[in-house]
Amino acid sequence: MKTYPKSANLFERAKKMIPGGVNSPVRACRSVGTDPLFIDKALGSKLIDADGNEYIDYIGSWGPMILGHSHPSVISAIEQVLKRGTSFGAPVDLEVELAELVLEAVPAIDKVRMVSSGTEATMSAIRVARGVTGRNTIIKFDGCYHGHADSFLVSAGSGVATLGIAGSPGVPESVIAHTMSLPYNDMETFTSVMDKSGDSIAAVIVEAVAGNMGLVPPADGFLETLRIETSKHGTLLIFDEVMTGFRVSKGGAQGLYNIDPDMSCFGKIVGGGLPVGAYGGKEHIMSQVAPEGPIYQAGTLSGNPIAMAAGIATLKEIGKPGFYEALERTSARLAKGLQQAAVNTGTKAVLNRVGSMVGIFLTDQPVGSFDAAKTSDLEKFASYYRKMLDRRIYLAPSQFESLFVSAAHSDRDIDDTVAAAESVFSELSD
Ligand code: KE4
Repeated sequence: MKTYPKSANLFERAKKMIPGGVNSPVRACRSVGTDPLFIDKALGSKLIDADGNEYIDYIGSWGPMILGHSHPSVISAIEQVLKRGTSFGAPVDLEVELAELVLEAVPAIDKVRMVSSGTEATMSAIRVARGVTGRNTIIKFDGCYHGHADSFLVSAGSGVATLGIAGSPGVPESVIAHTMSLPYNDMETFTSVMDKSGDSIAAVIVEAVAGNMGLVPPADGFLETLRIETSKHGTLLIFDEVMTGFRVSKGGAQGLYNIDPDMSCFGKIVGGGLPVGAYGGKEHIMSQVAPEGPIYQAGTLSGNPIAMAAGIATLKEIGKPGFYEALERTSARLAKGLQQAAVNTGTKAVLNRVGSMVGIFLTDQPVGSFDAAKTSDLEKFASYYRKMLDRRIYLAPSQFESLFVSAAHSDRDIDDTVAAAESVFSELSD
């Protein structure tokens, strides 16, 4: 097992002052039995840790780095704005420009509000939906993660699933009483719940492509069913596109599957790696948001000029001809190569992919739900993670996360990753 002395020293210091030594739980790598590496810098598809080791990065800051790290357009956009200052607490031209780029990419949105994280976006969208409908209950789906607002911490995916916490201490029962969590891709259960209670449901919020239980695509007809049933009952359909937005297509999952949600939430890519979230929707809904309407939501650093500049530069790059076609080709090569590596070594592994989001489950059954995802061999996944890290492949430290391919990943990166996986799988199968 390789050693990482500088990361180890930093981690010891961090643990004295920061809970678990990290500023977000999943980064602690607890479910894969290692200590986290501290990253010194990143360029393109590579990360370099505090000890100078270089890795091929498939986390991409958990989604934002679709261009690859330190893209010249993003860096120069940030440098240009820095000359003007860092934060004004007042409207700035860059907010208008990013809003225009979001509305152009996502036709279902008439108006958008910038915030500073995906959690702020989804939390605000739920409040708006409750305010507009006058209803309290929301529906989410098992294995989907929508950030850490109280209403969502019910059998969530991502860190909560990895930590095995169904909900979390500190979340009042009175709040959770208004959240129903149903099986993802289970159209029958959803339809029967809507038949019974639809008229009292404020909103259904969904990851149209689930990326927080590992990668689970929507079953045929699932998203259409959500749209039909919510329309029937005056329930708002909210697409949480924090991960899928500008990722699975320029128009996100709603563009890929041609669904017209009432509201959409964004994060990650929309800020190009800086703290930006956004929520938007139809005019009659968003006009209810303060100060235009009565539903309150605010933020000191919302629309921060530097963050806006990074988002604008990123959305301009992904808007260039051929961007997604090239990303699709690289992502398909990775998924195909990993699948072949599993076959060559007799490893039980299921590969799911939507665009440049890839999920590998160490199980022998199709994975179309959170329950199916949980049949994966978590112990084996932890070994796979550690051995891939030893081979300088930097994966998400949890079975319940997705891999992200960027425009910076080269054919050589993919070939090296597949070769590493085949070598790890054969070691694990011995
Ligand atoms: P943030 O508050 O972390 O910016 O966004 C919350 C969020 C909302 N919706 C979806 C679909 C998300 O995937 C996320 C955050 N994703 C996780 C990774 N699975 C962030 C990583 C972390 O928690 O450190």
